Amino acid sequence: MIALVGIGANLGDAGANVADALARLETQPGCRLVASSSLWRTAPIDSSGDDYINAVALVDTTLEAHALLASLQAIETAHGRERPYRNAPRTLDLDLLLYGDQVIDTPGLSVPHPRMHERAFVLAPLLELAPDIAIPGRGRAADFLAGVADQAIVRLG
Ligand code: PH2
Ligand code: MG
Ligand code: MG
Repeated sequence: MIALVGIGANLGDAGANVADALARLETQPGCRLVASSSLWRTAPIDSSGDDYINAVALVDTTLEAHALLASLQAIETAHGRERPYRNAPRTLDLDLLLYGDQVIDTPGLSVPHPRMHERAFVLAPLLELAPDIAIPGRGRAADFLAGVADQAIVRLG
């Protein structure tokens, strides 16, 4: 299954944390990193603290969606991720954005990620990897870019 994973960090050495997350996705059992976007510097949205570093990874996985989520959370935990309050600054956040074209709605996991179409820090790196991709139930990801044009993001390469 092809999965798209959103990666973000704005505590510690955010760029290094995101780069390490990409490296760990490569070695995670049942996962193969197929492609990764550029790193992007992005202003916090509904969050606080320093600017974020964001990226999106395209992963080929044999894991079922909930198992993949657990694997992403293990990478967060390895980076000392704490959750003092909702959308607190974080060392590392990995979100399962898309899992093939499946729609999943369980207490611990909603796919597609419910806010991905409202966030430039997800859409811009996602569209680098998959310009024609559709968000199940919503439509083409590219069609949402105009709606997030006011969100400050810069591609770092
Ligand atoms: N993640 C959030 C909330 N706000 N803002 C930016 N710029 N980047 C993020 O990764 C991010 C955010 C919740 O996970
Ligand atoms: Mg998130
Ligand atoms: Mg998260």
